[in-house]
Amino acid sequence: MAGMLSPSVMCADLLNLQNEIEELDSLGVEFLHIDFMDNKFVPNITFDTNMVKSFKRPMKNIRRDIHLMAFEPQQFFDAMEISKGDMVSVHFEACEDVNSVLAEIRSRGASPCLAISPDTPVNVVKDFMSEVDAFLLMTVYPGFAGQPMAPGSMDRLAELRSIVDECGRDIKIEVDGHVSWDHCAEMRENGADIFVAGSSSVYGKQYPLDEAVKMFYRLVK
Ligand code: S6P
Ligand code: MG
Repeated sequence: MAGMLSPSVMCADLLNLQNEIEELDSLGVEFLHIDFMDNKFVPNITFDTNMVKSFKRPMKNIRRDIHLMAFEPQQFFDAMEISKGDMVSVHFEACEDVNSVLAEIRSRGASPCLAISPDTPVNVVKDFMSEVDAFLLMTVYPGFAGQPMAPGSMDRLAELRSIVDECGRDIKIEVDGHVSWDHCAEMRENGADIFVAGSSSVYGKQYPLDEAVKMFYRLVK
């Protein structure tokens, strides 16, 4: 299966969001990456729960890819109207009882995804192989766009790929953070399936959005 794209909405033109989302939809983009922050797990704030909910409205085919950088993220699920079709990432480092949070996502008909930060050993994922549809490998420290890639990220990706391959289930691997024009093809070779595209690629403003998206797909096919 070809690489899938999840443009990061925090890097989009926020005053032109509806048009941009409709354009991404018409280009056949699979996901819209929505970063939610609580200003505790990470020292930043992006969109509130109402805004996350409102992203349901303009999208016909794109799935919400909601990345919760928040402690005990289940407290926000109702307000965001987590439901069928959504992919929802919660952080290993932010949940007291990871299994029950993943089960809660599943019970709403959404796809559970477990995110790990750069300092978390990759092998922690082994305890959750039958609970998730995807893993989100952070290749920057969560909280901000526009950062350099965290050291060792490519090796961590290859390690995660081999753990997933060994388990035999179809678990997708998403990469998030400095998924740049220079790095995305190598990330594909190292086993990434879903690519969060931000300021270091499609939202870098070097190319119109439609051209940038098509170029990205060519690099990760
Ligand atoms: C970071 C967030 C990411 C960023 C993305 C930006 O906390 O989870 O999703 O939005 O990494 O992309 P870039 O290319 O600027 O790193
Ligand atoms: Mg993110």
